[in-house]
Amino acid sequence: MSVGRRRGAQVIASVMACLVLAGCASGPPRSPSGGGPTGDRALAERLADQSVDYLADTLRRAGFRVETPTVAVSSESGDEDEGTVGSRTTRNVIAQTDSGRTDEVVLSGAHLDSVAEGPGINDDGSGVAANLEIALRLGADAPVTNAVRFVWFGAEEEGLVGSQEYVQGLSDGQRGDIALMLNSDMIASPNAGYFVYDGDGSDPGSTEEAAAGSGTIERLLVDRLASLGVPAQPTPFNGDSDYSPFVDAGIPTGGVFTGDAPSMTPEQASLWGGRPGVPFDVCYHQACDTTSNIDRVAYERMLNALAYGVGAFAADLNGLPPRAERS
Ligand code: DTR
Ligand code: ZN
Ligand code: ZN
Repeated sequence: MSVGRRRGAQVIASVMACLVLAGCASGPPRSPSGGGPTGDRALAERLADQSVDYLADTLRRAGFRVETPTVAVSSESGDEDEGTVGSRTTRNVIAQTDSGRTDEVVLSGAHLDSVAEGPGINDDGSGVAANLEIALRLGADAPVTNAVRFVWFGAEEEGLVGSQEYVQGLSDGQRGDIALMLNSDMIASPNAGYFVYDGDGSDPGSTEEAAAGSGTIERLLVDRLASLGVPAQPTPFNGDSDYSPFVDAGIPTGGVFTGDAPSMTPEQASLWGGRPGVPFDVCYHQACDTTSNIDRVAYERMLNALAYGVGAFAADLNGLPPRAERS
């Protein structure tokens, strides 16, 4: 195993251990204050806070300036008997290189929350780890042409809350400064498919029309996977992940995905060497989405493609619409 591989494994292991074991934040666990959430909800909020703090500390130690803006999440309260509507908050984590043009930003995103049913290691600990690994390898002062912004969104599972708030909170000018968005949501499914988001609109399942330039992102990621010996298939833009607010905002968008609950077809199994008739992720949104629910080969391939995408677009827009052509 190379040093790079070993370090990659350490990063994914530490993020995942952090997410699963809640052992990543310093200091004693905080107990809920009077009138605050209790039981499972309090624990979930503490875990979420610790994940945010772990990411922010790790990125700050690597030299990044980090923001963790608070986002309001409205939801049914735990008090189901009364059927009241409660609200809570989550935090996005945002870190950007000090280097590169800040009006041609490459944004790489993943979601930091999981469903309540399980620890969410494939969904989306895998994307969280990939985003962190790429940030740490790139570094805060990387010699890039275009700045790279890494974002970990909160409350994706509750309706893309963190990403929607993030995009809505940008001014027109700030939105125009984002040259593209790359999304990593589920990139280590145990019966992995190799999907690249449908930037060119060729997939009949796409219900959202991706901005001009998204086809360029798709091609670059497909070509990179092909260079690793992996034939990719398109996956539609259909509002299912944090890419959606970016697509809606007309920002070129792309990313990779290894599949969730649907089963792999026999054709896909012979293409990728998986198990036909078995879900891509048999533990999708379940308690068994643990550190055992990871295909490390798939993770490394998808991480490779994403890292290549970030690096390529940070070096050169590769034909994506330049700032002057974006509103
Ligand atoms: N909504 C995601 C899972 C998901 C479903 N379809 C796609 C397509 C592309 C990325 C992710 C997904 C979740 O449960 O977080
Ligand atoms: Zn999910
Ligand atoms: Zn997800």
